[in-house]
Amino acid sequence: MVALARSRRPQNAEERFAADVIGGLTATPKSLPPKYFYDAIGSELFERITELPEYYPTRCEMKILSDHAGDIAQLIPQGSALIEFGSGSSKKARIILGAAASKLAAYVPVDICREMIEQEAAELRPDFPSVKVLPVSADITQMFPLPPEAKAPPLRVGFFPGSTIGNFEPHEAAAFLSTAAKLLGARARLIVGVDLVKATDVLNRAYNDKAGVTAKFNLNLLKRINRELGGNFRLECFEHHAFYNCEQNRIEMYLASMKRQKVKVAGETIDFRVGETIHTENSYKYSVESLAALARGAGWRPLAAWTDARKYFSIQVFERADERPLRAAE
Ligand code: AVJ
Repeated sequence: MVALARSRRPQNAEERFAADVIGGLTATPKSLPPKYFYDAIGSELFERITELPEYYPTRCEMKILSDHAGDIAQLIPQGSALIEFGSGSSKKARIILGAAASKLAAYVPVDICREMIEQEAAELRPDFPSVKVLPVSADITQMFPLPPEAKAPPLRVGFFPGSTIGNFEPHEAAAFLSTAAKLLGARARLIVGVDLVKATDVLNRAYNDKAGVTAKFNLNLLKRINRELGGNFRLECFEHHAFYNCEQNRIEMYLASMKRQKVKVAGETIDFRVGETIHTENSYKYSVESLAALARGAGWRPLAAWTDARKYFSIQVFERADERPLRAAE
């Protein structure tokens, strides 16, 4: 089935994965989409990353959310549905639910990892009995339908934490913000968590942890390809590389081939030169202003923004700019 990867349009998740992998590995330079990191093992490894001493984003974001939970709750209109894009473990949504449960009719965690969200939904329900928890398993980079019960409340609030927006190219981030504006509807609000530009050494350490968990997370992509697409990558022949590119404001992550080798994937043979890399992730860093500019261009108006004491991370709240403020000569 996967051998059809190149011959026609992919029909389901497995064929799309095969087509994306073959497309990426036969391109020059080679690349793989970072969304495929998150199988069950990858999602667990990412949870471990969030606990590493070097990986500051999650702790900073949790601190900002806790410190400003009351402020955030005030910006959530009564009876809203909270839609979280790329929810993972839902532990950030718990902070918002804790402060705004009485205002929220529904919570809709959307994630590519089905095992993860079903499990988390089951754990959330008893803690927030008044909120309907409606998990959706979808790829947030594609348009997806909201459950009818999430469309019933008068208003929707999007939640896009974790600096997941940093995985998109800036033009893709703008497209995502436009799609979110459409999906969430009139007068929607959007809460975005985004990692900020900072000293290069802090960034480099966050993606090159001493315990090697980030390397394991990166290499797990090859393990997943081996298992799901009949690949024969030898993990010991590839190496994790990550560094901050300060011209492009992004962390770049690669898997480098340590020798000349051939690898089979989904019936295709892929050649690697010594040192040849697979680009597996970009993680863009923004300023409060640069993200606000991107959001403005996508139909959102900034309402509030908070950072931690070191200004490492930010939480920014926007409102859909459908009712334009009155202007003098129009
Ligand atoms: C989940 C995309 C925010 O870019 O920091 C962590 C993923 N990659 N370590 C990030 C990641 C390597 C993470 N995001």
